[in-house]
Amino acid sequence: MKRHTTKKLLAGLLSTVLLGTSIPFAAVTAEDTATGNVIYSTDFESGDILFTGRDGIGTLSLSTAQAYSGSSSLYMTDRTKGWHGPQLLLDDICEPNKEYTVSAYAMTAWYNTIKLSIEYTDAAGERHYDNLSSGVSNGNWAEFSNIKFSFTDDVTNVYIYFECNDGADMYIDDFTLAEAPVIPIQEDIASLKDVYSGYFKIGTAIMASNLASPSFMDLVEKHFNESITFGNELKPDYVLDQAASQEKGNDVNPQVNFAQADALLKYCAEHKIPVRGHTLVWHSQTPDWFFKEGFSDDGAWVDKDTMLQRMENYIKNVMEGLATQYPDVEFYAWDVVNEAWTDNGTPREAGSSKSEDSNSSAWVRIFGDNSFIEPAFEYARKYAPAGCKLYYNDFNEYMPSKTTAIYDMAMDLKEKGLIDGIGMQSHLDVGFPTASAYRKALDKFASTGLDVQITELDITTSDTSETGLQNQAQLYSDIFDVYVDYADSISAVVIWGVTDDQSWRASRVPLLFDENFQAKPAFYSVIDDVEPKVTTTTTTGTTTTTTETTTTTTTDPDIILGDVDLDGIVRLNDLILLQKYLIRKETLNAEQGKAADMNQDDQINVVDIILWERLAIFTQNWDA
Ligand code: 9MR
Repeated sequence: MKRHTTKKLLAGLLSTVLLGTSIPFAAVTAEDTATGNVIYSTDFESGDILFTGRDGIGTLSLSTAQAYSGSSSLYMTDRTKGWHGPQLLLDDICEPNKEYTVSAYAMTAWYNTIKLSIEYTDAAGERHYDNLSSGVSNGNWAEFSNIKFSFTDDVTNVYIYFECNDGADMYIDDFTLAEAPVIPIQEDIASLKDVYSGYFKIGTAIMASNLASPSFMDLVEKHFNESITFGNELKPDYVLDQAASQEKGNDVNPQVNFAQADALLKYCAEHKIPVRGHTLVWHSQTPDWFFKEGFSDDGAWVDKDTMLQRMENYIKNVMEGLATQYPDVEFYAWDVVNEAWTDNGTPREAGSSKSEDSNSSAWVRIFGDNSFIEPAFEYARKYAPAGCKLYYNDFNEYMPSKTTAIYDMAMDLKEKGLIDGIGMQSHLDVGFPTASAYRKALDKFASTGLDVQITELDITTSDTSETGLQNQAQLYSDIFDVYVDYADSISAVVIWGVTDDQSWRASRVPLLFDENFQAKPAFYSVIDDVEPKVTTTTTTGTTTTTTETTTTTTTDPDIILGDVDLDGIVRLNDLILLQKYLIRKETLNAEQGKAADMNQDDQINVVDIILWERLAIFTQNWDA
């Protein structure tokens, strides 16, 4: 069980150790966060303007009417649409697969949201636009500070650009493009997945752009490499190929390609990380043409029979395409249907996936209700690789009517042998829901006898002060307590991202690591007080027994783990010796080192102190 009884004592121990050593929990200094090598910088005081208007539209000049620094800035006028704006071509300035930052100030005279985005053209000639950050201006300068981006080597015409809601004139000043500084991750903190080893897998969601950040990927490997979900790259709008569908889809066979998921798929194959497929049937991020005659943007909506054929072929093409093109990637789970129920426990409104009515569903438009869910699971069952578990996935799953709707649907699908589990997305906020409301929903889902996965956990806080981050840490800790209580029903806990700045809810810092790759209070609260559990498999004759125990031995049978002074008893003296070693007041010989290395990772650090505490308490071996 995750327990809290030792928290005060641990805090004391940690501060003792921290005062004496700089090994763990090193704070990131201002120098670390500083801009890396500058590639291009301009204060728009004079000289050539390298920016151009997007698609050749708009007029650019240097203006003294406004300036963030000096006496002039870049001025763009003659905009008539939101997407018109100043752009800078990066192809000859930046290298692919490398991380950069951009900083700048932008202003409009009246209230406007200014967006900083990146555009690129893929190998098939399709243009893509990814928003990187946004700021609000109302006659003042909106700041864009060290916004990260990268692009892969299979794209061209890469532009960084600014845009804003209407045809307003726009000013830009103090623009700097730099290589992202490489800040090492903390090697001396416990690994999240190791702390929960024996309870459930720990995973995360990553996007292709994250692959260019070595520190980001180091965090993935250290803490989360038991399950990876792709943030976007396996969603229908990334996978569906409209041109190929029109050309050879015969109106019922949607064509797919995995170009945008390719880099992530190769990463997971190479690092042998199991993948949660996300997602097959969803009202969102699924283009309307998928539901229209001729796979055409302006075709009529197709009938139910056609859509059933399209659904089957889509699922078949995705499953078979992945299996043949990426045979080394293990898809251990798929979200077959995503977000089909409203918070009131009813199907969504019939509609379209277009952003103006993004809550409505083209699936419901064609089927009239949620009767598309069952065939989706039937087809997924038919084509999924052996051993791959199938999930229904949703958010706000703790809203009572929604809990009931999901429960009823899951029980029905379970009876038919079509579903393996329920995915609780778990996009939470410090203000809502409480851990006990959340526990209720988990309890109900666990009572189905199906597996439960926590698929997209993040917890936002609008208060980013120290107190706000402590409150966030508390809810994270409470929620993980619930997971530990239900560990028998939960096979994986997936956090929706790694560092705050890369989150879909970046401004409300919802994750366990900050933008400098450093662990936040939430991280420490989650690893604190977890009783270590190991699963051992013993084979006697033909019988295999799997047991879960707390860990008490080292790899060397003569050494008692925690008995740092090697006197045969684990007691407070051992902890004191371990502390003194860390503040460099004592030395340890090789055998003592083995006994002190509580997590057997060949390093002695503050994590071993935490584990020593747990061992002493949980094995009642405390002989003070
Ligand atoms: O994290 C994803 C973000 O990058 C996309 O912009 C967004 C668009 O819908 O989707 C996010 O992921 C969603 C997930 O697929 C389903 N549950 C809600 C997630 C957050 O919106």
